[in-house]
Amino acid sequence: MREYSLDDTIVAVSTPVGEGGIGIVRSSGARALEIADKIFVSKDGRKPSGFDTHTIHYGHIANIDEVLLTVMRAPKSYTKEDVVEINCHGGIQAVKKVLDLVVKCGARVAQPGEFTKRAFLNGRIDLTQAEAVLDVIRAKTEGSLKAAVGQLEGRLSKDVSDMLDILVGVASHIEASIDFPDEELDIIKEGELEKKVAGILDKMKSLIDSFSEGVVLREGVLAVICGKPNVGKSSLMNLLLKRDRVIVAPIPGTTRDAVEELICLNGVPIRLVDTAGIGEVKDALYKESSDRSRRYIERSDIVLLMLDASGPINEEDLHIIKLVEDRKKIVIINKIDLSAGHIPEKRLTPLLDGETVIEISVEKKINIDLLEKSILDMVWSGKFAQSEGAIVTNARHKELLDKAFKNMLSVSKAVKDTVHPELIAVDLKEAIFDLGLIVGRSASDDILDKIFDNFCIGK
Ligand SMILES: Nc1nc2c(ncn2[C@@H]2O[C@H](COP(=O)(O)OP(=O)(O)OP(=O)(O)O)[C@@H](O)[C@H]2O)c(=O)[nH]1
Ligand SMILES: [Mg+2]
Repeated sequence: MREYSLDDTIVAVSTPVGEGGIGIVRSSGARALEIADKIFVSKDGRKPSGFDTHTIHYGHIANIDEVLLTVMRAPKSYTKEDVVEINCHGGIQAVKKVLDLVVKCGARVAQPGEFTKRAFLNGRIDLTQAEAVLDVIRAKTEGSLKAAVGQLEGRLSKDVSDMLDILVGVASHIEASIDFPDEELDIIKEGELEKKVAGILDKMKSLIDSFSEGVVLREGVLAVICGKPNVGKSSLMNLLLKRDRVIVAPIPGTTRDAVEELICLNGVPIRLVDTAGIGEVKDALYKESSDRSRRYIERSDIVLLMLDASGPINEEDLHIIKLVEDRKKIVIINKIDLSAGHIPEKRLTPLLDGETVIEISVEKKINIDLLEKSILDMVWSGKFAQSEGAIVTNARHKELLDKAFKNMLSVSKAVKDTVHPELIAVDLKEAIFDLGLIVGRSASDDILDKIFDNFCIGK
């Protein structure tokens, strides 16, 4: 970690820049109240340094604006420092002038995320919680918000801390047995060590596995609707979006550019893309528009391949089927209202053997719920479905868990092979170190503390 000083008082505008109802200038640090005293004028002449904590006061900032000022004293504040929030009228000028004045009186403009960084450095939250703050702000759907709030509430922290406690306990026993090989130490009983290590491996594995769910919740799934012209791709896009976003027309070649929109299925963000039909329409725009479709198909997480039940599968369909051969996909047969509700099997080519096939009618809204369910099933591949436990959504956590898991596999093997404790200790320490980094703890200090706490070394 870079050298970082908590001595400065920092200040920033905490509301979005631009016109709004109110704008908040927030400062944090030892001098926050002293600075507020200099600039805030209340009716009765009282100064912010005399205000009770968590109280709000009406007054003026000299020559700038009428404001409401809130005082939150350390340690019961977001940063655990003295915090002063000044609510001004939301124009750009007023907010900027108040900010400049606070800076002139001795505060420093905060770096991005610095309030949250202080909350972490001052020990109010751990690193995963600090990271979750940003995820909460950025969450676009119920599912991603739920995952972020879970992390902010400390679900992942708890899992990681529990694992750390167990591992640090194990390590302290092992260290002691290295330091005092002749002593009759209460070394973990036969089999117990193995059981503990296996339990940790299980927990790590389930957290690592949750990452695929985490990525979905964080980034969304790119689902690309493709097919030959006029099969009903844009109609489906509009139906799933529940609004007329794209043009629908009985003329092949209606859609020329790919259009991406976010939909939310059961709280899961799906980035749905309507593409230009790939096929017959050969004009000046055709090459560019079908290239765009192809590029989206290449990037897709899921392809929604649409066929038309009102006509036979033709060369154009076969071409596209070939194009999406290697993609994860759902085959949608649309317009079943025009085919008496039945699709003879021979219409489907062997190329589609083993694929999920759903027959729908966008026009008559038949089987749309089934399609949505299939999309969700495919996203989760039958797993998780928004489990209640901790979900790893952050690549940094996943990477550290992967490293820790590898080291724990070595520990597990070493324990089984009854390798010398010193060798076990090396991998164990690394696993502890990496887990510690997830929550932002200094692992080696922890080990020392535990050893001194649990063992009477001087004996
Ligand atoms: N009968 C019937 N007509 C449908 C259905 N879905 C779409 N259509 C009609 O099919 C025509 C083409 O629909 P679009 O959604 O524009 O088709 P597209 O695949 O986006 O076409 P391009 O943009 O040209 O590639 C329109 O007239 C729709 O109203 C359906 O389920 N049943
Ligand atoms: Mg279209």
